[in-house]
Amino acid sequence: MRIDRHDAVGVITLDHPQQRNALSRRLVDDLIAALADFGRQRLRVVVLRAAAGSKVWSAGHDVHELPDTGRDPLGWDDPLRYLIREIENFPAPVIAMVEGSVWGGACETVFACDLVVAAPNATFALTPARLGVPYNVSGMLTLLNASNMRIAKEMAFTAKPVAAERAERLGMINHVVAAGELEAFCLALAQDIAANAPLSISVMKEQLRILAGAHPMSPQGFERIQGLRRLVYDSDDYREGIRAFKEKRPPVFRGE
Ligand code: YXS
Repeated sequence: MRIDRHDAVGVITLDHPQQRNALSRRLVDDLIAALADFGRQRLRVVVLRAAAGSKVWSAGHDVHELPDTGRDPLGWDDPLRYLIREIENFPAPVIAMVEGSVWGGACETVFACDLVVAAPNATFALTPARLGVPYNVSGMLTLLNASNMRIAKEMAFTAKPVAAERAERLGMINHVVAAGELEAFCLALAQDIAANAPLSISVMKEQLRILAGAHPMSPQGFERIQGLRRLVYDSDDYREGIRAFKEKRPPVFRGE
């Protein structure tokens, strides 16, 4: 991972192509440390990107770090959950600059950013159904807030990638920009934001975060969801999804 600074704009570049920028605990710890450092420097915008020309922006949660059955794979302390909260709570806008394919938890990471600017080759795929993973409530809300119920269901149920052009047309991302102009476009957008009042922007970001999360859910409703999720991460299908990934073969799900 690389860290750069352009005046009041910080840039974090994912650069672990061997594992397709999988969001391992180590990579997430480095990301969170970089955000904290940018916060201490009171930077006014952060751009989160992959190395130029990346075919994969990020392959999502590190599958090798998904727990065996019997433990929630996306619990509060999971690295991915930490990363999402750090982005949402960062006191300045975070711009996701996307080239290449985005998978699973990385898709949620991009959608948790405040703005998304993508190259035409970018795609976004939500993959729990491909692995047999029970996504978690706040993750589903991130997806719902980034799209709408129909699109959220299509992405969650098919696990198929959505192309940048369609994502822009659906309002899921802000801009599609030619790969050769993407970096300049994002830095110019960041400088525009950095020239405005940071306190005003910070409080509007926090208001929108609180409003986006203001969905009433009864304690019984939450407990029911957690019980259903446990049935999934305790299932043979959950084990099969992870095993199939590691064995580099298509999974065979039996619904048990
Ligand atoms: O076999 P080696 O050691 O060379 O490593 C391979 C892959 O195992 C590794 N890799 C990953 N390692 C851990 N976690 C991952 N998510 C992951 N993805 C890839 O990177 C090396 C190169 O992979 P390879 O040969 O497949 O590269 P490719 O260029 O042919 O294909 C790139 C991808 C991204 C299309 C392909 O690697 C892929 O489909 N990866 C899995 C994408 C995915 O399903 N991600 C979801 C992860 S689970 C998650 O995010 C949430 C829990 S959930 O599922 O709920 O959304």
